[in-house]
Formats: sequence, structure tokens, C-alpha cells
Amino acid sequence: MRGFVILLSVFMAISACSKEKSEPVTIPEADFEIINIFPHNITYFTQGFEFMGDTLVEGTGHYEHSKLLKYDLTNSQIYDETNLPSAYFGEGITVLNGKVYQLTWTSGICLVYDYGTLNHENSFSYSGEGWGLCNDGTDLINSDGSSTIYFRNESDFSVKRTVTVRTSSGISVDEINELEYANGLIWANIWGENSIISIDPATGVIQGRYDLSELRELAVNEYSGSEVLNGIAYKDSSFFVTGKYWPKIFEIKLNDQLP
Ligand SMILES: [Ca+2]
Repeated sequence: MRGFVILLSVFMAISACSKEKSEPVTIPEADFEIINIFPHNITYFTQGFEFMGDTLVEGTGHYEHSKLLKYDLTNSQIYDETNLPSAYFGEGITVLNGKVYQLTWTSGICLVYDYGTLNHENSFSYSGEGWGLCNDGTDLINSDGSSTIYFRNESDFSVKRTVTVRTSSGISVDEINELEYANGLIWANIWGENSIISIDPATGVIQGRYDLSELRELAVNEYSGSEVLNGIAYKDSSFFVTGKYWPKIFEIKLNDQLP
């Protein structure tokens, strides 16, 4: 099945950061292709999504319903699962050096678990909100709903550096949400949009945008409660994407031949 969005060489306007909402910005737009479709639990308010080998690791949100799970992509069999304290609204997750890190939305707490058991081992504090989380093999990388992306030490969650997500013309783009690190780039959902952008981690400059609205339509057609796209995981040259309360996980190929 091929995505109907074929807009190579087209520059599409999207809204920029809140301070500059009225100004359209241009970002190279490219297409995608659906490779496979897998089941996803419609009770999961997806906030973090990442593979560790062939195992999917997912973090979910909402007070009293936030979870951290490890499960089989093909049949949804759960290997390990832990519930967050009811006061925590779970956000992004990532796995680095045998630990799972899970942000909370407004509590300023990053929960640290043993990957093998999902036993809670430690907690780090940070200022501001927690949204998306990924890692580049060395640093933990998080978003906070603004245009800033933070690179942090895995040992204590302290900030090493930041970049501002922006277009090549310098206009910042905020609401950066779920993250994935792949092929030397940071891939991100933008809150409220059914799209993915790719970001140069050195400069914050957006390399391209992929409109995945077609996938949300497919999700809604099967389950009307499907909310926005939010969940990017990368494995074996494919991206696996889902959304909040979506019944499906879509394996897709993103065309990297940007104009
Ligand atoms: Ca991810």
C-alpha cells in the first residue's frame, strides 16, 4: 500500500511557533509507504515508543492510567508491565545502557527502571515539563513542548546542551513531542499534528516533514476514539508509528529523497 501523499518538490506551509503563529514557514515535504500493519491496544494513550531489539517498549499517559510496557510487536503479548503512581502523568520513554527512562508531564520527575525487570531504581528531577524522550547512544534527548531540545547526561539528567528546532530560514517550531533518534537525525511528532519532522541534532534545523494524516484516517476508520499521531519507533530501516488510542501500529518507509 502506498501513501497517497506524494508531494516531492512541494514546499508546504505549516504554522510556526506560538509567537509567530501567523507566519507560514516552508519545510521540504516528502512521501511515505506503508509496509505492514500490526495491532495496538486502544487503551494505550501513547506517549513514548521505542524498540529494544525486537521488543517494543511503550510508555502511556493520563493520571491513574500511566504505564510502562514491554511487548511483542506481532501479537501484543506483554513481557513486562508496570503502573506509574497515580499522581504521575507518563510521557516519553527511552532505553539506554540497560535502563529505561520515563518522563512525567508536570511532576519534574524522570523515572529510571531496570530494562530487564522494569523495576523502578532511581528518579531524577528536572525543571519544566517533560514531553518526548530518545537517545543517541550517549545522551538522553528530550523535548518539553517548546522548540527546545535538551541533551542530557544519563548519570544525573543534567543538561549538556540545547538546540532550537527551526526551519532553514531560522523560524522556530514548537510543540515538539515524541522523539526518535535514527540515521543520525532526531525524528519528532509535533503535538496536534499527524506528521513527523526530521531534525539535525547539531543545529536543530528541520530537514523534512512527512504528512501521515492518511494513517490517522485509517486508525479512526477502525476505532473512532483514535486521537493524534504520537509514537515513533525505528527498527531495521523501518519506522513504526502509532497514536494515542490507535488500534494499529503502521510500519512505514519514509522517502528520504527530500527536495
Ligand atoms: Ca520514540
